This record gives sequence, structure tokens and C-alpha cells, in this order.
Amino acid sequence: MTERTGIRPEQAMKMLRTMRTIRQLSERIIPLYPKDVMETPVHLCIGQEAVSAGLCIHLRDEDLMVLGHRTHGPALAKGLPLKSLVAELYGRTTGCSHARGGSMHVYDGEHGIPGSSAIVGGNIAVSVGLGLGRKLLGSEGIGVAYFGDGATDAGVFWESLNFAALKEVPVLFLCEDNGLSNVMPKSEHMFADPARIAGEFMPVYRADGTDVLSVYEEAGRAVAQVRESRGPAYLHCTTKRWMQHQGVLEDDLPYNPIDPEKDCPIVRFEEFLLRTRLATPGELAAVGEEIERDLDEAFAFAEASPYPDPEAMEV
Ligand SMILES: Cc1ncc(C[n+]2csc(CCOP(=O)(O)OP(=O)(O)O)c2C)c(N)n1
Ligand SMILES: [Mg+2]
Repeated sequence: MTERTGIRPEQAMKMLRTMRTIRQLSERIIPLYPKDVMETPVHLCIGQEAVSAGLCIHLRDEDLMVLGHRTHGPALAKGLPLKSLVAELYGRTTGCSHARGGSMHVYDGEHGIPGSSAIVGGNIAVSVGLGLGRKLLGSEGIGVAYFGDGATDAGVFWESLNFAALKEVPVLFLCEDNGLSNVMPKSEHMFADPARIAGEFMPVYRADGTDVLSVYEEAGRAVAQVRESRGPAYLHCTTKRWMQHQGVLEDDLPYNPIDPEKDCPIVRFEEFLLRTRLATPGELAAVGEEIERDLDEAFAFAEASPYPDPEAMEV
């Protein structure tokens, strides 16, 4: 774990809170999901929380981030209210996409989430367009494309790098590389390292995506580069997926071994916070308890919210 960072205690606690919210939401979903109370597939982010938390602490509402199919982590970290996400999972009108989207199609205009795409790579060009729009409109905001290693196989990824570099678009390409595209390991779907090739087009940053301080530092540099140059940058974060691609079962692929201590961004960060006396054991416990209360409220809100009128759902 990177220890040299001059992180402020409130930033550290904010990132911990974000990671724990993503994790504790996933842990609530696991036993409920088989009961069919949620009207959506779910792609959980357990093990990957540090990427969203370490990036989004540097982003503002005016920065427009378009997500892929694994939305819960980045959406919550960017500011989507927990209630709004849980209600969407439950298919209720109070959900962030008014029950029209489910887990893979989230929207929050207020917090700079113009949408997400279940078409792998579909969000990348859109983020470039939004980044260009920010620049043309004179906004200080940037575009952010948040995608997985699987999306770098798509032609649109390469076109987007080229266009963003050529036209100097303020957009950050964030690759959350969990080494898997569904059940396919990276070695079988990726011929060359996309981050190395991205270096031909723009500045490239690399972070250990299981270490929130590493992401925090590198994302800070990458976001500042985009903001100040009004041109693109690429950030590659390696991480690990603990659950199966979709659903609530643990991954059991022999080529994706997980060490629940060493690979856990939350365990690692809590150890750091205690060691450096940025937090006490009591403070850490209080964060978890507060999130449990927020989750109680969010699930009660979702369950009490109405289903949409079928006629209103017609297009
Ligand atoms: C264009 C397209 N091709 C294939 C799929 C099926 N598919 C859904 S998710 C996925 C894997 C994506 O892997 P990655 O981008 O690394 O994201 P991760 O699931 O690892 O977060 C695939 C192939 C799809 N949704 N869209
Ligand atoms: Mg992947």
C-alpha cells in the first residue's frame, strides 16, 4: 500500500465510506437476489471498489462519466444516491431511471452520470463526445469513459483514442482491468497491452486497483492532466473480480484465484488507516454501522415505492 501520499483524513474516510457502501450493498443483494425481488440482472463490484472510490474523489458533478454494465460501484462513487439505485434494482418508479433501466442502465443528471451502456464499449465514444461538448461549451468539466478490459477489444475503443487525441478532447479513459471478459481471461482476448498502445496517443497512468491510495494518486494525476491540458489521458487500473461475471455466486474460475485478505481493497485500506492513526477501530466500526442504517432506509424506500403503470412504460 502506498504510504507516501499526503491524503487528508476526511478524504481518506470519504473513500473508505464509498468502498464500504459498494461492498455492503453487494452483501445485501447476495441473499435477496435469489428471492426474485429485484427486476434486473446484477454485476457486482466486490473486490473492485478501490477503482471507483479512488477515481471519483477527484471528479465533480460537471464531469460527465458514462458507465458500462457493471454500474453499482462507479455510480455510487460518482454521487448516485443509494435509495435511487436500490429502487431501480427493485424496478420502482422512484429509481434513478424510473424503472426503465435496471442495474445496467443508470442515470443521474445531477451528479454527472448521463447514462450507461450494456453494449460493451458502447459508452466509450459517447464519453468522448461529451468531453468534446464540455470543451466547446466552455465548461471546465471533462468526459470520463469507465470501461473494463473486455471493452478494449472493441473497434470503438481504438477509434475513440484516435479521435480524442486528434481533436484534443478533455476525456479520461478509465480501464478497470479485472483480467476477465465474462469467463475469458485477458490472455485469450487481448493481444497487446492497451495501456502501452494508448501511450502513442496520450499520457498514460497505471494504478494498482486493489490499493485505493494507488488509484487516488494516479487518478489525481490523470484527472489533473485532462483538466489542465483540455486533452485526453488514459488510466489503467488492475484489479480482481471476486464474484461470477453476473449474479451473486462467488467466482470459481481456476485462473482467477482470490486471496480475501491480500486482494481486499477494504482490508488493506483499513489496516493502513489504523497503522497511520488516521482512524480508530471504533471509527471504522461506526462507518460500517452507519452504512447499514442507510441500507435499511434505502431498501425500505424501494420496497414501499410503486411499480410503474404498464401503460406509462409503452414507448
Ligand atoms: C458488444 C457486446 N459484445 C458482447 C457482450 C456480452 N458481454 C457482456 S459483459 C461482457 C464482458 C465484458 O468484460 P469487461 O469489459 O472486461 O467488463 P467486466 O464485466 O469485466 O467488468 C461481454 C462479452 C455485450 N454485452 N456487448
Ligand atoms: Mg473485465
